[in-house]
Amino acid sequence: SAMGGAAAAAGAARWIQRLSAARISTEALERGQSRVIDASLTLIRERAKLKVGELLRAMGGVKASATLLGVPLGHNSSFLQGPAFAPPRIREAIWCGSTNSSTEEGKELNDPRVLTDVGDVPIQEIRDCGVEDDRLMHVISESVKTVMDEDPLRPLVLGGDHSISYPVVRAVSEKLGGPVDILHLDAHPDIYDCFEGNTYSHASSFARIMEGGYARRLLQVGLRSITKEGREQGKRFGVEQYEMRTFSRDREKLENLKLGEGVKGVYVSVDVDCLDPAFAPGVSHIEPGGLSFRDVLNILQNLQGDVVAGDVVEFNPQRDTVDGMTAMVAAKLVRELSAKISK
Ligand SMILES: [Mn+2]
Repeated sequence: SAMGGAAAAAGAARWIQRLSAARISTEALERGQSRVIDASLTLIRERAKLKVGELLRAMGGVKASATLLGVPLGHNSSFLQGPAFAPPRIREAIWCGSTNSSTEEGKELNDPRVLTDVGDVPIQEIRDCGVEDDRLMHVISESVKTVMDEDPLRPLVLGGDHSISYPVVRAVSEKLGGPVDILHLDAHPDIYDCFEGNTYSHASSFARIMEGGYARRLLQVGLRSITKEGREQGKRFGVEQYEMRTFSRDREKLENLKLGEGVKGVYVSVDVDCLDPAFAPGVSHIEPGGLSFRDVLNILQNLQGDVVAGDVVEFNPQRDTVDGMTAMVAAKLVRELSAKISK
């Protein structure tokens, strides 16, 4: 089905109303939802096993390999829902042929030791069965853990809006058995206690992550749309907030970060709107005064630390240029993060 986020949600609501009118029992409904969820997890699990069992073990000598997991979820956005459509556009741009398959430092993306793909969590199909967010977030966490079951695969998650970082980081931390350090590149701190009544909002994911104890350090870089509450919540959780207005002063430090020692590793979360809209217009929240693409690459390429997982979120194809410039930007972020993760 080509149903999008908002349409699917409305469709699901009508469908569930019809079921209750027909007096279908809650138990029967939940059993059906469980079967759909099990089938979804099975496809991810089998693809992960195939890539590792048949490909990586046969090749040998690989300690860590990035694997794409798409999470096409957009309904926790406060403004536009387009990020639900991002994962296929990012994949298309990675392999579009206008550039070669080498990363900047010379790793080959078509080598499965560098990058594989286990597909998408079928978010819209699961929501279409009336599954609510509490359970949906657990499905996302389970999908991430399913990938991590297959060592040496490390999840590189394609959003989706930023709400997905909470269930992803939760899964990574639970699976590894302790907190990680998080490098979070974003125009916004996404740390509201609750936004417009939604605790799962894309503007609240890092409040949930910090409350859960999933991160020791949280470094936020690229901030330039931050409210009083954003700063207060940052202090409350001990977040290291680097704002764009002082970036020239902080640059040397941020381009030479060393993270993850004494914890389970480093998680990198890249909101595409950390970039200045001149570089990446295809985002829901256009916020001038951001990082250049090379600033972001300098920070990522020079980062010292064991990157155990990451995400690239908030690319909104519905706001991209006609030639898909932001898709290429998101794709290059994914390519360079793959190089960073794989070893
Ligand atoms: Mn943002």
